[in-house]
Amino acid sequence: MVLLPSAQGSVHYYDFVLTNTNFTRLCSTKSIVTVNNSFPGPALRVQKGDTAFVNVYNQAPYGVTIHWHGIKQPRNPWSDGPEYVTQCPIPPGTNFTYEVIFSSEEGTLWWHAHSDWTRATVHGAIIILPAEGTTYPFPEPDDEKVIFFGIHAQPLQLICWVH
Ligand SMILES: [Cu+2]
Repeated sequence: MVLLPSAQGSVHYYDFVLTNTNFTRLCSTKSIVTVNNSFPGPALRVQKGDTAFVNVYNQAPYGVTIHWHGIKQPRNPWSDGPEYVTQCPIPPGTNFTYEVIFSSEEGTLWWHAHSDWTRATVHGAIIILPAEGTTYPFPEPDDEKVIFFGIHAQPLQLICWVH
């Protein structure tokens, strides 16, 4: 099989700023690591065949990496993100830019920290729309909602089509 790079994909740029943030849930306030003060973190919204450059500024007090869960990234392992497998953790006070290549994926996936327990709060959705000029194999939905089910440190997410 020959994989050809998309000639039409768009390029997206995201800034992820990791900080400790005070969050209150169920009458209890805790300091957790968030991305852009958001929990869950910001969603990537791209089309099949696009590329996203995500600049991660680590202003949290822990070394961290970000993994793009389910994105194959052919010939681009250095942006896969598993800590101590394809890169060292991004030290506090520094930044690292990931080049995330969307090749054959379509639908909803997620990104998450790949460093110890930081993944419990550092995660967000990746929404991959069909390539330009193509559609999903079902009628166009009326609305979309991203829902995270936080199960220990392995949340799941899906998009609901509301009719
Ligand atoms: Cu994962």
